[in-house]
Amino acid sequence: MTPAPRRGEILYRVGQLLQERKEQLSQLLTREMGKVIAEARGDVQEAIDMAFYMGGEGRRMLGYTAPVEMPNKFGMAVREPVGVCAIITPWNFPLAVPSWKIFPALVAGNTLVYKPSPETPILGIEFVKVFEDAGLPAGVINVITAPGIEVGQALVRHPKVKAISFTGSTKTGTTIAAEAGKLNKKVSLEMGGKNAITVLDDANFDLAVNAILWSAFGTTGQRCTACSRLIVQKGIAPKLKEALVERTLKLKLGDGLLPTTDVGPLINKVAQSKVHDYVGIGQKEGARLLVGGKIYSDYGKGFFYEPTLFDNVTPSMRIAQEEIFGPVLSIIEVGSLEEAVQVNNESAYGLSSSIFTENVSAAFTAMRDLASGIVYVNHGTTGAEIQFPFGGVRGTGNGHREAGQAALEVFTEWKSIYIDYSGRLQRAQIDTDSILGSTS
Ligand code: UN1
Repeated sequence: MTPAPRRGEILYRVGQLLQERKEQLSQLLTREMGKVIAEARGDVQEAIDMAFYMGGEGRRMLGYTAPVEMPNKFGMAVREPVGVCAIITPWNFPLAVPSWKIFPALVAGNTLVYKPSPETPILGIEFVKVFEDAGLPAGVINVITAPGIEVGQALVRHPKVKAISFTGSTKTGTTIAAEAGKLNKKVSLEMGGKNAITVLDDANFDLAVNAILWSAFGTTGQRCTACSRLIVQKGIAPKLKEALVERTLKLKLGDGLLPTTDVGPLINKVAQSKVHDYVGIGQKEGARLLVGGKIYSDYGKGFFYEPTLFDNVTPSMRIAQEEIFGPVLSIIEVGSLEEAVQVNNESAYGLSSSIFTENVSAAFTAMRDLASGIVYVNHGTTGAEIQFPFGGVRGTGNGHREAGQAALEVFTEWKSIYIDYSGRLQRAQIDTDSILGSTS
């Protein structure tokens, strides 16, 4: 098997090629899935960062030794590859998310079958070409583009596939987990969020406004980390709502390739209808539409939707509980930090939470009490960096994390090795000298 440092070097070359092709891949990314060009570049950049980070694991991949109980005995734990991995990814981050899975899988010594989203097959293939050009031996990475669930199901069920890493909908993720559970396979799931930003009365106002708009309407709200609930303390609420409405109305929808565009289209017609249905649901539930709420057709083509703000939202409304995956922000007013934390945590998901406050006690309380895999202070809910674990609690995941050191967990098995060089039988946990009834 190719030694891990050599595997890491291939990932460095992948990183370099991605850098060289960054603009070309970014343009393709915008054309294939619609996010604005600055964000497409960010998507590619995240894959570049991950390539170099995981390339470094080729010379790290830390196991450990620990003291053992007996003299002249040595113990260590090392990581080994699991075998063939199935990588199933969504369209919203067609390079970043696959890179979180593919790079650790490869540096750990696995081979893999990669199934990109049927919405972004071209990027899937272009990504795999980068590995080929970087000198990855044939057969180590394999790509299948296909619609529907059949291919995914075949991958999950195949006896040679030992681990599955999936990002996508809760419905598909839990189906995969059930199948994989029956077959005793490792499975890592990332299934979205209903992320909230809390703004306390003492927050840095302009910073909070900018962060809310970016987190809620960046990527047209189509991030697992997007902010779809704004929990605002009553004192600052009127001013904040006014500023958000004013700024939302100024957002420019259109072609993501134009640098002047703020918000691109949704991925497809189904997504557009889903967002519009939720707007209807919100209105029926008694929320007040402050701005947006309509399909945007001025551009002529593309599945655009007006960035939308609701207020008078209560925590139990469907628009405050269900993942909409579009540019819809629900504003919930609260009296205190305690209430904000409670509203934040009463969600089926638990990916990313954020708080804006200048008060250090409130910030530390929030860091401790906000129950999600990621917490931000004075920063929106999006923009996780690849050197830290990414994932969430409750319905967001199944206990695994991507990126950071944690990424290696699903793609490796631990092997504990004991070497006894005493030349005599030493028995762990046994406190008598007799061996199987006789005396030694
Ligand atoms: C996703 O939406 O699935 O933290 C990934 C962020 C990005 C990744 C989002 N770095 O918003």
